[in-house]
Amino acid sequence: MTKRVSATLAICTLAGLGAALALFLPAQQTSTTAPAEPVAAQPEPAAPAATPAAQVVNIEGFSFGGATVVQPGEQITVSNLDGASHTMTANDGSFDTGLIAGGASATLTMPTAPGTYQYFCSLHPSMVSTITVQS
Ligand SMILES: [Cu+2]
Repeated sequence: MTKRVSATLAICTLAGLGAALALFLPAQQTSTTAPAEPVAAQPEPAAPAATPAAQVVNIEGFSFGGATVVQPGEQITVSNLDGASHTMTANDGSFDTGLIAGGASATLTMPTAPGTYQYFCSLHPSMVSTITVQS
């Protein structure tokens, strides 16, 4: 009985020692390798998503092109590449560039409410497209 207890104790002590060694050794290893490693080895990811260029809706050949998905409240550029004037006007009135002369561009603030917005040119109502607001 006592032998068995002491044997169990011995095993426990050994296991405890092993655990202590296992804890101690890796700690010692990291502390010795750490100074050898240059601190500058962690390059900061150079802000890829920091400031994306403004999205652009192009109007060319009496047709809308370019950006179709924008962030809520995002400011986009509407570029009129035609000679004729155009507008980018939401069917529900939530945005409107007003007249954009040929070769000119306008800044337009998108709605904050997510959804797909139909828009048209108020001068040429057959010019229609959609833009989706989503975060
Ligand atoms: Cu037009």
